[in-house]
Amino acid sequence: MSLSVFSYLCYITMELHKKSILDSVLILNYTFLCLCILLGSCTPNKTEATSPTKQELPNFLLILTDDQGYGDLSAFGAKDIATPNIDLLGKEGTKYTRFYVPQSQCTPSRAGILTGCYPNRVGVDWVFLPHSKTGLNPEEETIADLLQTVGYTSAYYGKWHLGHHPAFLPTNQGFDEYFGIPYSNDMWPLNPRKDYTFPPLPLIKNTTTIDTVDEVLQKNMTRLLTEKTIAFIKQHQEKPFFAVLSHPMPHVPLYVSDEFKGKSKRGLYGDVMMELDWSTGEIMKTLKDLHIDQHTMVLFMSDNGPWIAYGDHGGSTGGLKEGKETSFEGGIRSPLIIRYPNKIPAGKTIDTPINGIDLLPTFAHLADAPLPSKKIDGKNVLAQLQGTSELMAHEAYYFYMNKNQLEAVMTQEWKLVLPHSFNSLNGRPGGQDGALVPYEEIGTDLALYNLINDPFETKNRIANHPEVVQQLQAKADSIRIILGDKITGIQGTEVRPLGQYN
Ligand SMILES: [Ca+2]
Repeated sequence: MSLSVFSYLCYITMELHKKSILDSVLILNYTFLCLCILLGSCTPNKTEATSPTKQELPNFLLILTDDQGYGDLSAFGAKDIATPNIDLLGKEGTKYTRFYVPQSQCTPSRAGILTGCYPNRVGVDWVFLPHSKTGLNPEEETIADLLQTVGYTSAYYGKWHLGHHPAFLPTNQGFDEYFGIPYSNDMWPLNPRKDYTFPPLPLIKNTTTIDTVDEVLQKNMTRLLTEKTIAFIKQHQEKPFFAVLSHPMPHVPLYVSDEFKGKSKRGLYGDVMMELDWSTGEIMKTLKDLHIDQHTMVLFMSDNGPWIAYGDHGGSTGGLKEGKETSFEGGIRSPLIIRYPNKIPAGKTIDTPINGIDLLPTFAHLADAPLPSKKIDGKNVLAQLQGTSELMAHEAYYFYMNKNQLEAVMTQEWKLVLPHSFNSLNGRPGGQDGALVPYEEIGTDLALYNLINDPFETKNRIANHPEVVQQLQAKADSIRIILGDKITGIQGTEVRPLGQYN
């Protein structure tokens, strides 16, 4: 190859003496082009070594924590828990201050995220228990189902909680692999509550129970799931993938490996958060070492707010009102960080409201995948995620709880809280060291909060803005017709059936 290049250069040199200046320039240009081609062909596998050209479709990696509060990351203001790896994710990506979960408890929230629907549209309005014979209907199309049609490989590691019978497990809902626990880590014989008894907690691989979770396994769970996720990433680095790392932590009972015990200034809860931060760092290191971080969209978020009845073993809402299992901000608002270089801005904070139901249509857009054939509620919010639009993509978001109670209607500025009863500590402190303080059922009247000026929901503005109350009540009436409402006794016309195990 080099000999032919040399011969050609000699020929060019001789020709240059004969030709005009213009011709010489043309020949030199041609020579430069030939040299580029020749040199390029001498460099083996150049295109393979440049990672962004390996694939055009993005990988999606969703890191989901369980019952983590809005105020439990240093990136979101925690002073007593250091989460440097998650903070770095925020610096390399964008932090979203108004990310809302589809509902403020595990099962409905996850159903909403994976189907792009309000959970009650797909029949999910409460948490599944070990004796439940129900699950997310396999006829619903999950994010994994849609991505599978355009060639993705998907895996789910950790807590599932969308039905533990084989027909409902991840490998029957679009995922190629599953390893984890089928429901919450407190649904086991050591649960301190007296009103429930639970069978042994299974560890499941695909659809087979391979072990029973004991205290040693609880302690090692964060590490084990991190290792599984990293192995999957390495194995599938060359082709587009969707991975969910669904940590059972920091849901009670809290367990942490010995390495992180006593590390934080916020007791065991903080230690658990620091191990989750370590896990995130290991995942990011893997993506960067493999040079696939540039085309991987990484999301970090919680499924709902903290279980404040557990006091120091529950998380912090960072001052937001109430917690898990309520439709106040402490229950439904979660930190969200997204890192996706060149697509999502770095080092930005965005305050536009978005919801977990919007992830499916946004992922589908990015992967050029089809939307589900059945009606969904979520919208593509890429413009909101990128900050090119500061307007909420929806006219309103709707918050249901407690087996289909419509509890709140929210626009970008306002939140109308409809009269309803909910579980509250009612000013009492939560439990200590893993003990639960029982909630009281209390009520709220109609209330209008301005979430821009009053995110802590302290000043009821119904007397000042009757026109806003009227507008939001009209929206509530509209959603009741299609998704129903237990409080007013309305059956929704568009609610689809839950999966039933026979
Ligand atoms: Ca949860």
